[in-house]
Amino acid sequence: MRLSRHFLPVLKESPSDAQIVSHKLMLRAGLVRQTAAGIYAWLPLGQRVLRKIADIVREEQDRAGAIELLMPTLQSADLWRESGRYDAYGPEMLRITDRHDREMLYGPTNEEMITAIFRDSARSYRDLPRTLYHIQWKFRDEVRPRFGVMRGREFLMKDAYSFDLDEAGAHHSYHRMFFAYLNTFARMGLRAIPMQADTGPIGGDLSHEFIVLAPTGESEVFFDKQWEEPVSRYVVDYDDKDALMEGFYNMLAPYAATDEKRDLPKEQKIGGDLKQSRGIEVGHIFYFGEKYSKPMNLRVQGPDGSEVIPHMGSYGIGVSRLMGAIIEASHDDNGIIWPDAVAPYKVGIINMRIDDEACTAAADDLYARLQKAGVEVLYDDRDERGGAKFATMDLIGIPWQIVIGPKGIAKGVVELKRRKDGEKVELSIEDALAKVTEA
Ligand code: 5CA
Repeated sequence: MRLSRHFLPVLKESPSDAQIVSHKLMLRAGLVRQTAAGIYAWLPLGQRVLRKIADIVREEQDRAGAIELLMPTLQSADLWRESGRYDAYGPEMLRITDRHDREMLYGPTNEEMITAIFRDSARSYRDLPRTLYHIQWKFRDEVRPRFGVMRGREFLMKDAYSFDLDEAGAHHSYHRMFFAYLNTFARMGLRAIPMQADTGPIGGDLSHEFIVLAPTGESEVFFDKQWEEPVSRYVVDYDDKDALMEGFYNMLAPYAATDEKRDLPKEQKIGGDLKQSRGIEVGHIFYFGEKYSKPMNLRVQGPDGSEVIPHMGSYGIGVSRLMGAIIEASHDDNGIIWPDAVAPYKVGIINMRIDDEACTAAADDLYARLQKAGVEVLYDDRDERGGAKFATMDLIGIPWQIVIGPKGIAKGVVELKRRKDGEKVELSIEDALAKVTEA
């Protein structure tokens, strides 16, 4: 994409209404604009990153055996009366009336709807186990929307729902999602620590939050220092029940907990291996057995012909919140440092002198060849000073930047810069092309 034809409204000044660095940078880099309290429009650059985050979430859900569908944002109140949650949910639920005076709501989550959908077609134990998920907008009328997309009112969530024949099966589904989550966050360069958690309005008795450490996070957390080691992916066989369970128990530092549920053994003191920090909740998983299946009358025929009430769990990831969390974890004074996996463009080309024929010919040619090679490239061909172009590329966090200037071109070289560490090398155009294409 040529920057001269793009819609990329970057701001020079830090907006005064933003308190935390990710919110400031999201506004400055032209990723989002607030349209009402806690509601955001995703500008072209933000939309690209959001899609990449969602794609990683989707790939890891699919890998763990979950099946994608798409449910609507609007739901009927009657559905929520079946589970008994309609009155209990409170003012966070946005309630709407249609022209026929029917009570509707903008979904804050989908336990009721998925239970009704599954109930309509599941008949026997052969229809289990299943985990279904979607990636869809949610609305929660938060009292205090803040920190930009971190705590919005409208936000994008991946929510998955598992149906199993019994508790042991449901635990297996839970363990699958547990590892799928660790792998999802690792692919985004995030170390997310799983912590025992309260279940809140979702209910149930087994629950973990996934917390990314950040000084600006909303929760106070305690964790073993092993969790500070660099991120890694977990090679797991999602179908191997016993291995997954063993991995799950080995992994959990028993005293990792959020402040609401501080079940720390007395001998564990802050200092030593136990650390205290703040963190951002990017995911939350729940096992709640028959909490929805029983009142909503979901029944299947078991292997012995008897009626079985399926055991359920639900599993959420804050897809839009993740963008804020990634920026909190990866930025410097000049702007965002996107991990390659979620960067809006992989390569940026800076043409230092658009009025110089040799520079422009070389930049146009490199741009065409990168596009042909299928590399996502942003070409700064604007009539601007070099300094402004460098600042924009760094602000919006493009991982690889190729600078083309008259002196270099006279010698047949360009400069390749890595955003992550600022490392610069002079290379021939051929070598620069090969390097970014391989990376
Ligand atoms: N039904 C369950 C799991 S599908 C559920 O709703 N869980 S949740 O309430 O914990 O939300 C799942 C994830 O959505 C959270 O971990 C968080 O990352 C994200 N989330 C929740 N509220 C907001 C919000 N107001 N703004 C942005 N993200 C949010």
